[in-house]
Amino acid sequence: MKILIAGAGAMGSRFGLMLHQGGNDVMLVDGWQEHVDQIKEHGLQADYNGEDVVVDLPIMAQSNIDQPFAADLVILFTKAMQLEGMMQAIRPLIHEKTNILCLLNGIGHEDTIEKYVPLEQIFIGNTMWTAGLVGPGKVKLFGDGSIELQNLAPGHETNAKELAAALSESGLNAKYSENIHYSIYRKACVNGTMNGLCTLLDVNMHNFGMTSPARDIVTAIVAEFSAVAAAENVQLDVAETVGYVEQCYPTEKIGLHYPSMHQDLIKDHRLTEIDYINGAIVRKGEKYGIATPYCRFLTQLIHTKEELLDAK
Ligand code: NAD
Ligand code: AOT
Repeated sequence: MKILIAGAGAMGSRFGLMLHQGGNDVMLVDGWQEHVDQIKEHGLQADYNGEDVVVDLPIMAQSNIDQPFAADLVILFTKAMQLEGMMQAIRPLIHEKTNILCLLNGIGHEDTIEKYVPLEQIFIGNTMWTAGLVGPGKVKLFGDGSIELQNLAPGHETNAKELAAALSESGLNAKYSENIHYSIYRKACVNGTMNGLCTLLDVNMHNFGMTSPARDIVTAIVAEFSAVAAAENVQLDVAETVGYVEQCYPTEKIGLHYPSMHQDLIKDHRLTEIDYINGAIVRKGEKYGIATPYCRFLTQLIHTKEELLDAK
């Protein structure tokens, strides 16, 4: 399959590497020129489960889409605020049979994608894989993960199942979801708790989870997500979802992972996706008349930290 990875940072590099190793024809597109130059010159360098791996993957700069590549599948892996720009840039590579898969964290990205591609070609989902960028051209990848995805347009279930099967052939462990909006909200609860809190407290998920107030804080935030989700006919069980978040704590699972927001803000002084996670819950709460004080405070604190660190 010809697969375009649109946004080849930490996660895009992981997926590019695994899909290439699985025998697919992979092309990367990225907006960070230094990263693009490094990959062009030295290949993608990865610490892959403790082993040094170099993969020679073709890459185009987002500002200079200069090679023809008729993608069967586009996997979107920008940060949320970069999605619109990426959709505009890759337009020439999308044809009427190109499937578009969005696995970004956060809620409501389909509204952006629908502006560029018919609903029938769009698949949305979420992933429990993780990845870290060490520097331009270099990633660190460890642990296991999974993907859940579903078609947006009714009647395209078979395509979604085939897409999941094709990704699984490269070891990505993808499953078709009957209710992807539930899965997305449930994963958003992981990001809505772990990302902002671990960033502000400068800890990994294990260290946060071992503190005595952790359960109360997580429960309060999940309750806000659950109330907003219910207004959109998505039923989240608060206790079950808190348990799901807490599965992130053990070090033998992914407890040692620093959420991507921590990588962005604390390590690299970059702006965060908070407005697409907790901020999205605040906006939806306003729309539905639901109070979301924890999400509002967390969003404000992250924006405060962004300003203090002069994040760009
Ligand atoms: P990323 O920040 O690594 O990459 C996104 C884009 O930002 C890429 O184009 C990358 O080149 C660019 N970029 C990264 N560092 C930069 C720097 N220092 N200067 C300039 N540009 C830079 O993003 P990601 O972690 O791959 O996340 C992509 C999506 O997947 C997000 O929605 C994220 O929330 C989600 N996600 C991430 C993880 C994870 O473990 N990283 C896990 C699950 C989901
Ligand atoms: C994560 N991390 O989604 C992934 O870092 O943004 C992130 C992220 C899988 C399970 C738990 C956390």
